[in-house]
Amino acid sequence: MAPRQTSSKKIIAIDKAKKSQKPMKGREVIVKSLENEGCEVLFGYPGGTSMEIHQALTLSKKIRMVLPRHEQGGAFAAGGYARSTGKPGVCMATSGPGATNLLTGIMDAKLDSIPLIAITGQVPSTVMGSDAFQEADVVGATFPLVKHSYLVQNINDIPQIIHEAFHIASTGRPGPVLIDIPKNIQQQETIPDFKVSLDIPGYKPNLKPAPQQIKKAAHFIHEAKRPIIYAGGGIIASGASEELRKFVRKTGIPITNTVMGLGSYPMDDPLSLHMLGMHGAVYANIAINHADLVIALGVRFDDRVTGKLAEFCPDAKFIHVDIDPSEINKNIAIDVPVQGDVRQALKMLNDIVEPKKNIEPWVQQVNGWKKEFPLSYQLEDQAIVPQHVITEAQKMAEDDAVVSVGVGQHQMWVAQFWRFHSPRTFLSSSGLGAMGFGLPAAMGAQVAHPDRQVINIDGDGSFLMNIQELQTLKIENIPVKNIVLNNAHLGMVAQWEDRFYKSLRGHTFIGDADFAEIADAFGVAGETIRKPEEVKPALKRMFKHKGPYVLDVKYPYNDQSHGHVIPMIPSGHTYLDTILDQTYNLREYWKEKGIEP
Ligand SMILES: Cc1ncc(C[n+]2csc(CCOP(=O)(O)OP(=O)(O)O)c2C)c(N)n1
Repeated sequence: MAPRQTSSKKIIAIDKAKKSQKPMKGREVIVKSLENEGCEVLFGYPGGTSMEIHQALTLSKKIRMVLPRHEQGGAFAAGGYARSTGKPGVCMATSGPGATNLLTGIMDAKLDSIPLIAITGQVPSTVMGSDAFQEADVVGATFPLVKHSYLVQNINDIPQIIHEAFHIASTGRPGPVLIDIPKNIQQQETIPDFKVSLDIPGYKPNLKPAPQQIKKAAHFIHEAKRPIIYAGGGIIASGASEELRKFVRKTGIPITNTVMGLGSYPMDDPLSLHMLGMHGAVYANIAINHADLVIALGVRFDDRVTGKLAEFCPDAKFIHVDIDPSEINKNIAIDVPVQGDVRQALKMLNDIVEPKKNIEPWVQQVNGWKKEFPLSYQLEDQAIVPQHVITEAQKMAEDDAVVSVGVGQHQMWVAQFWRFHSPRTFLSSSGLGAMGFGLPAAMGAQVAHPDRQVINIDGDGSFLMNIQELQTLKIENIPVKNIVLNNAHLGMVAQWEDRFYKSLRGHTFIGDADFAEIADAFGVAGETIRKPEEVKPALKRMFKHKGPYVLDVKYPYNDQSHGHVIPMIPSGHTYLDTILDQTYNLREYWKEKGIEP
């Protein structure tokens, strides 16, 4: 950064002001700077090189310190806080193993564009580079995982660095920022100057879309006969849900969401085609592949959405609005690139776009597909069906409940069957797909929203990966409700074994734990159920309970298609290869009916 110019008069004034102040330790400067940025909660696990900061945190009246029971839990909790509020989540760990335990949470925030501040203690700068006890080059290790990182080398830089970190994490395309602080700097004293400025060379994200591109986009929209909106996490990150609703209301164009975009548009609206992609709705995938115009808003053409890229949307032109210029033309050649904030772009579009009068036949066709290929499941007499648990839970849950998930079949069933209608209500490790996310993410969201219902719908494998956070729920009295869909298997991998490896089990049976008993050992209330008729009363008891809760839902892993997440487009294939059930894929189904794709 260029040195700041200070006049001699100003220097005398600053010196005078400094003389009247008391010196502060680095650790206090860190906490005060965090308070100045509006940090209200920090998820931190102490150790030799971060305990100084914990000492200072005990004196803070503004920051709640939540002690996770594993640093990964802390990083995911900070992510859950950020996902549910839009504000940067803050986590902290000691050097070495504490810092490396944060890595998965940092990467998760990077792939899903979540604002996260990760603070790590570092060995004293005097011994850095000597393989000192618990020394890890965390700046180096996280280099490809972060949006930006800092190694603090001077105590007087702390306020400026923390200010910049919050700014970088939460502006432009949000992401994780690491601040590594050697212990000796936390212990030094200075008379701090908390005046900060924002002049970061090379970082000036452009928010304003070019008006001529917006005009061009509007022209393409007016001309299109089979348009579709494909909206993702960018809508939620930029707070564009209202503008998106206006845009859909005004144009009448059908809309489908990515996993990250769920909640950006009400899924019970007739124009919602729900989720698209590998486990998305058949009608969403058919519709986008028959579109003549794809209006891509805050998405990144992820391979789980496109399948075989060369055959994705063969007849479509593309408008792509994204804050990150490197996303545009990355996977797909774009006809109308619009770089800028998607909320501003939609606002500008809403001013000039006209109601579409020529798409009635298209909307009718889309509705036909919606009727023909509904998302559905079969109930069973003897066994609990997980999709049914999800549907029943939503019926009983509060309207503004926040739902988090682990990774696997249960995650996709929640995405398919929970009807989200508000942004920041669905928390899913989507890009990284990190098991162990659900419980700590819910914990972070619940700390942010103490009066709302927060529900973690987890798989047994995923729940086990950060199960220690049950103790945090208990000790901190964080009333997260956990529904563990317990099939004693790593279900999603078993599903792939059934489909592509002749059901040979390659270490995907994990055993049947009793999660209610485990919860009890942590002092958390819980219940185990096995029979279909137990589902509703057990859910009722869970929602009535005031504190944290674990509902262990045992159901058999089922290797028939009704036990699989269906529909499914096998990786690298097109929508025509969608597995519809045990017998058919879409290509065969249409062939039999004499329908040309
Ligand atoms: C940390 C991590 N390790 C491995 C995987 C690979 N993986 C994806 S889904 C899955 C199975 C998840 O099992 P469970 O949580 O029980 O959920 P289910 O699929 O049974 O609903 C695995 C092992 C992963 N996504 N994350």
